[in-house]
Amino acid sequence: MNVRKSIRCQLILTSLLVLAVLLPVQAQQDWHARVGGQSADMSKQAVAFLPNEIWIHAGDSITWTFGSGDIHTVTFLTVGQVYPFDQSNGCPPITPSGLPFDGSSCVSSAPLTLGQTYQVIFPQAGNYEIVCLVHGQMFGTIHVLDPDLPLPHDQAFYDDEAKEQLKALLEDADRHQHHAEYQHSIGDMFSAKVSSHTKSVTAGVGEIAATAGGQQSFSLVRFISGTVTIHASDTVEWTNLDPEIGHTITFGTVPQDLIDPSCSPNCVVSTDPDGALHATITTTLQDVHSGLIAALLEDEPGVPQAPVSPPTRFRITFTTPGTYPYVCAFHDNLGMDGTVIVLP
Ligand SMILES: [Cu+2]
Repeated sequence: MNVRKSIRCQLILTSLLVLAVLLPVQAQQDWHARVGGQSADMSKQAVAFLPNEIWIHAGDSITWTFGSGDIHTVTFLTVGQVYPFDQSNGCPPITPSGLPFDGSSCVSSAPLTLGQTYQVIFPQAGNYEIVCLVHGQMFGTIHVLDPDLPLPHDQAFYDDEAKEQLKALLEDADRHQHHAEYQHSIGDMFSAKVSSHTKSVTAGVGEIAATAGGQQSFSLVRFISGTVTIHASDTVEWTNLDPEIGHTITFGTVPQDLIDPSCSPNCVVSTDPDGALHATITTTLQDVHSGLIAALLEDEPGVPQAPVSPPTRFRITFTTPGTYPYVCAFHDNLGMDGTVIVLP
């Protein structure tokens, strides 16, 4: 009798436990969104959460699927937390997929790429900012409402919105390519004032757009007219016109340190009077790396005035005829490369 009673008690307890576990699960919904998108040749990158504003219920989760060869993170920082410098180490650290975020401690994926996923559960009502640690101007908002409040949109709406935002960002690309060519010719004009023997290459172009939920950007991840023919002792100047993404100009072996300039053997990267970095290449055997070349960052209220940094231009003077291939060390995988052909 006692044994039977105890088995019955156990059964009841188990059933209650199963119910307790099952009930909230049934009430929850797992929403889907995308992170980043690209054109077939990977030259055009949508640097965006797609969509970047979603309304869900407390207890729901969102699973993000990464859609580009360029890396991004899904990160939720706590209010007051400083945006971390090291993008590879999470918020830090990297937290596993499927954890809850209620605003009390941060969660962050690693930098992820095409096809990978990351899930966050939102147990508590509130408005939370989603950020990418790789791209400072890529962010959005997740509105978590009490379960008894109606939601404005369903999953199908967000699927359509994600597609539309992706298309809108990538279609800007065509306009940008013309714009870039125009900029390129203007660049040549300005460079001509510096030296009649300077050729300009645009190292990336981009534009930031806003929604009510945050910001998204489009980036053309290419050296525009990146193959240039010059004569010995001429200079090539690379300029980054992308407000969001930094690039490098790298000849030869890619160094460990991608952020700082380097040159070897028997050469240095110096700074011109206007702040541009400048190296002289005398042989095709030299490894020359620009370091991070990026458009200047905006000034922010409450943040001390920064020096004019990082460098926005990189110049190389070529003294010896030959063929000099180069890449962007960050975006080589997306096909960002070019060649300098030096004639006698
Ligand atoms: Cu790049």
